[in-house]
Amino acid sequence: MSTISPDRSTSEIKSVLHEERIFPPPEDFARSAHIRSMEEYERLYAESLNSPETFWARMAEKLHWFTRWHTVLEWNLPHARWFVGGTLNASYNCVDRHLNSWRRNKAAIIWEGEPGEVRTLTYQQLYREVCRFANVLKRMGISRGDRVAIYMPMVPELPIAMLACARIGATHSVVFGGFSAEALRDRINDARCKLVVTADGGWRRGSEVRLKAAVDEALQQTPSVERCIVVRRTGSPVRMEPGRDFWWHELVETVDDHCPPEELDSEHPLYILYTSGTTGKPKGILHTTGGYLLQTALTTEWVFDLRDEDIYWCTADIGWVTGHSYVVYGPLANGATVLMYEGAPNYPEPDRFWELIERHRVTIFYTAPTAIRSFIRWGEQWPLKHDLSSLRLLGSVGEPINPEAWMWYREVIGKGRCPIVDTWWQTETGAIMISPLPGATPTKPGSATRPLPGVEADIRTKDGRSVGPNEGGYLVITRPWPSMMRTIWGDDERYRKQYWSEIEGVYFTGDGARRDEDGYYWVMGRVDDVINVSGHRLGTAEVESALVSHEAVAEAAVVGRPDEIKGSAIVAFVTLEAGRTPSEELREELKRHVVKEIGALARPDEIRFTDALPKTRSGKIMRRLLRELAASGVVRGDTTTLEDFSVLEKLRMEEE
Ligand code: 6R9
Repeated sequence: MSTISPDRSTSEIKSVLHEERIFPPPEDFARSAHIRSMEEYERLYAESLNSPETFWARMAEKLHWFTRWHTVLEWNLPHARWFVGGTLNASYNCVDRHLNSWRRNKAAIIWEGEPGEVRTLTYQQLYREVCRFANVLKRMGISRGDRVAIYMPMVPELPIAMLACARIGATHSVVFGGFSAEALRDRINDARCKLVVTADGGWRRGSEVRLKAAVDEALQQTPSVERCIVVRRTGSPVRMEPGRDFWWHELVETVDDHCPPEELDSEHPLYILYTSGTTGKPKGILHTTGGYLLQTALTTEWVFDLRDEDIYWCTADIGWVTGHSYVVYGPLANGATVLMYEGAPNYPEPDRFWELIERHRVTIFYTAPTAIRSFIRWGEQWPLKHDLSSLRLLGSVGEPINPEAWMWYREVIGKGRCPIVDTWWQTETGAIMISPLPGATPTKPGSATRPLPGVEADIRTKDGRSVGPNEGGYLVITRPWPSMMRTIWGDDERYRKQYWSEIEGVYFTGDGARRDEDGYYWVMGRVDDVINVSGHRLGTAEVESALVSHEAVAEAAVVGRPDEIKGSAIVAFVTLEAGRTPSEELREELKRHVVKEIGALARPDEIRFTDALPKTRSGKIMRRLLRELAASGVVRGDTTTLEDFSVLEKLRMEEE
């Protein structure tokens, strides 16, 4: 099956954006950044493509290896092995390595809970916590290669649990705390996790998210899970099943403070992270140790121009890849001070983020366009109330940032002083691929600019032709890179098909883009049936499966509608089983049903009942027509393959 909808073609991938503004890198960055000029970038870039082995071998010196690799890359399309023969440990690189310098007493994590409490862990303290929890895991029977599910709020125990897994060679699978019990269950079963780490709950906008209750529900149908460890966070009562459930704080009291790191193969599986694709079943993206750690560490240093004095804040939840790579592994491998915040940006007031920046003197701030659009809507009086003069660099990730939001970010938050790095990458790429370098790259609002050293990108047509400047096409990566995903857990065939077969011989990103006359990339968004809701990927098929699993629903088609704040809103067209009649109650019930099946992030913004869905003669739902209908209420596109024209007529009338 093709992952591109049959009713979309490259000719549709057009950008209407014409952006003329250019902002040179600020002088202080150009003086002292890690990469200081376009000449230096071009030199590095050319070297990285001309002699990749020499380039990556030199870069790999950044990490601590127990045994040096003998071969930089073994590439057997679509399978890569990086730093073959090398052994290392990610937890050692993120923690132990900083203990034999002054950084031992440097803050690794400054955490603030939503209710306002603050905890700081120095690298020394982080070491102790990671070692203790690693010993707990061992005692619970977890060893090298076992999978551990982590379903937690944004509390320090979350990165501690991840690093403890990495320390003993267990593969973690973090499931975002906003996912439902059903979604958690499916992910646990897909990876056959032996243990779950969770918390009683977490705080979000003043209410408790009851995680342990969801775990209890999930664990009724997860035969592989033997034990569950629970962090006490909110203190609210939870059910503890004797023999299965244990309190974190009790277990860590009984173990040693030291735990030697396992010497792991460079290709040892570090983690699985589930992401949405074009089918209803989320894909377990597998990342391994050496290449992933190297490229996340390197890009953190380059893109954020990280320095020892920085207070670095990436606002992403660790349940998403941005949190894995740029809250945990990248910054900690660099010995950075990471700020971590548990709750919502508008609690108790819409200035919580600005208050955090002021109180902790944050210097680097990395967030998502959807958040920026919310800040704009809430009004600039909120950031203006605070002293944001500590900021020196701003980042954006998750979806295309519109030039208006970019300019607001630059002027209102950055006061025209701070460079903006718009970073394009994916769960699958592991690390940032296309981004400005703040001391080198002149930026254009809305463009992620140029590929980083080591990354070879292109814009191609479906048949593999490289297109000219400003022509739309598919964004592809044309050679392997160290932090690339290695496979889809348990489904290598799908890996080959979805990523390496759409366009012969290259990595297919699923994004449409164009490249301008300066070689700058303008990413327009997904070309497949994946929608980007508030910077989070959702497969339309996942939402459809959830809807169809409700007894009243016969068929469902889900599309995205452009939305000012969320990027895309979710619109579902639903046909009902015979005998069921549309009603407001049913509409609400279906929304609740989707939330129960997937989580609140998938709640449809709109449900439209209809008698039939527009289909091609071969029976495929014509989502393109539904997208047009959802967006503008009219259909202008080609309808010649439509099987029954009256369906469209009816849909249009139902609209009015
Ligand atoms: C890191 C992350 C990946 C998809 C990606 C693209 C969109 C991410 C972007 C961007 C334009 C940017 N995306 N960053 N689009 N400009 N700077 O978000 O991973 O959740 O896997 O989503 O997000 O469509 O394909 P993930």
